[in-house]
Amino acid sequence: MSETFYGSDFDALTAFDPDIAEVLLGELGRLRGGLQLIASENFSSPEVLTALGSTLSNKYAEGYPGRRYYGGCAEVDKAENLAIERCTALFGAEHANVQPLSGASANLAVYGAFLKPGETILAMSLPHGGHLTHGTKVSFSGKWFNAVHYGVHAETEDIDYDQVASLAREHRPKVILAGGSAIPRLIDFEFFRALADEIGAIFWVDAAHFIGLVAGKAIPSPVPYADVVSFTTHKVLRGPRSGAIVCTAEHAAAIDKAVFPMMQGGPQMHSIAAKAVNFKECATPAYAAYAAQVVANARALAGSLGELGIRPTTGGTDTHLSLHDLQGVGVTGKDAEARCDAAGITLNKNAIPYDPAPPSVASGIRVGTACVTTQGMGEAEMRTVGRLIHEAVTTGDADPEHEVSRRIRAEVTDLVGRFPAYPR
Ligand code: DSN
Repeated sequence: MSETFYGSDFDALTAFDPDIAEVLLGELGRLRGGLQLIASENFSSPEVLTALGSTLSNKYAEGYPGRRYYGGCAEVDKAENLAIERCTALFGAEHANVQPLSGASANLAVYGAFLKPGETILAMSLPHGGHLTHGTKVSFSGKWFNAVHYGVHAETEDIDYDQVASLAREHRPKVILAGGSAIPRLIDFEFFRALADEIGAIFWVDAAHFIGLVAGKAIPSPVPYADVVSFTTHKVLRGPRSGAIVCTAEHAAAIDKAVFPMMQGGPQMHSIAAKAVNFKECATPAYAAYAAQVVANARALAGSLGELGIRPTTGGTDTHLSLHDLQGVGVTGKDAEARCDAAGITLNKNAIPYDPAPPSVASGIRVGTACVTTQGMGEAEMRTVGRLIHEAVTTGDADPEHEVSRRIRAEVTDLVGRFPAYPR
């Protein structure tokens, strides 16, 4: 540890609290020891983790740089200004707010900026790939706002743009929202912009899942089309667990007031510093190459599973994730998740469009390639991963001691040993 930096002192933690030190090591061991295919996770860099584990965590700094409600903010102001400058440059945005604590709190602020309770939003339904905060009844978004939902077309399994247009014309929502947590295909931002203009709505994109691919220029950006784009910083983007919002200059004041003081108190300055580090990482050629490889790997993994009879919805993917229908192999999402877990493969069960099973069981799995690509795996390895998932799903068992679980786990151990996460 550098003599001048006071944080991330693992030896001191181990001496004081060996129980928690053991948890931290155990989680690192879990990350290193298995295949991490949750589409919303990644391995942020030691540099990002260092900023997170710093004394900036101590500082209260309500307000914005140069306009704080506490003294002593000179250093954290520098961090927030750097994060804002790097974020706007990275996305070509007119304004950035880097204070949201998470994707859900970024979304809460967007509601606060543009909608009053009871007003209408048009968004993608959760069972078709949307998100809890896009107007589901169990979330503030569905309790406080009138959410109208569009879905995917039964045949293409891609967004039903005709339905979006007819619902928009019928309900005249104040805000139209695009984005979600299980959308494998590109979204037609130009279509949404034109529709929003036609009915005089705000066009909001929740880019949490794919913003990293936008940062790496692997897919088109929503920023030139949307009034506001909210996102998380820890998925493909590979930053700290947090959120952010970019918007046009016209909406800058409304967004800033909605983040603070409407929805949040003190910003987490250690996390903002870590976001600044992450935005700098994302501007490098190495990150652009990473983002392109994430997509190539997702296509290879979706293709491999499809060839083995685990069908990708929409026929494949353009992004970092694919959604797979298990009905052809006669296994539920719940069982598939448990069997993969026992074999050292971490993924999640997921509803597929028009799923006959309840969400707690589900007929699908969702897989993403952000983590394995960070480990340096390529398309050849994705074919191996596809084979291992197929074996675990169709012949495996939820018992980690089962012979099939052990055999697949041995192959997983060999594979991740050749592409270590957080190399020693
Ligand atoms: N929980 C995240 C995901 O897995 O997609 C979304 O919030």
